Amino acid sequence: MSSVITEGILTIAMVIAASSVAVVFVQNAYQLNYAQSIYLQNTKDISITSIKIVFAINSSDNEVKVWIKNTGRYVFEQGQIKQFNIFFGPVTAPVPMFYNGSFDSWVFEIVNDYDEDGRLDPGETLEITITLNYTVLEGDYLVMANTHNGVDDKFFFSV
Ligand SMILES: [Ca+2]
Repeated sequence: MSSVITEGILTIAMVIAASSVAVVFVQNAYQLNYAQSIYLQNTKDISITSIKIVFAINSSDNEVKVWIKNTGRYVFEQGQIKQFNIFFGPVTAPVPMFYNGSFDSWVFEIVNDYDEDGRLDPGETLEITITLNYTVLEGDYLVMANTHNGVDDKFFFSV
């Protein structure tokens, strides 16, 4: 009789242990599936993201204008455009510009927002105005733009 009870207790313990393992397995499988779907979404976003710096010019002594075309299929929200990294400076020493600061900073405008939705759709162009705390002297300059998801382009110009 007591061995039947012992067997019963052991069986219950085994079932509980197996259930615990199953729960952990399901949780891990769920987390793996979640990580995979995030990875696939990121990969898809990057694969459809493309930008081209079409032109850059010094528009005044301490101001540079840069035009960036959305050449991919990704639609940029304004918040994502603010997350762009913009670098500018002499070819040998470009430095990061900061969004919406006082100097060595940049602001943007979507200059041909054809569908007027405030987003940078495929084919639309972004105009970036960089304000510097120095005068742009004669020389060779480099502008680099890097999107919020890490896609970049460079443009060289001379003053
Ligand atoms: Ca638009």
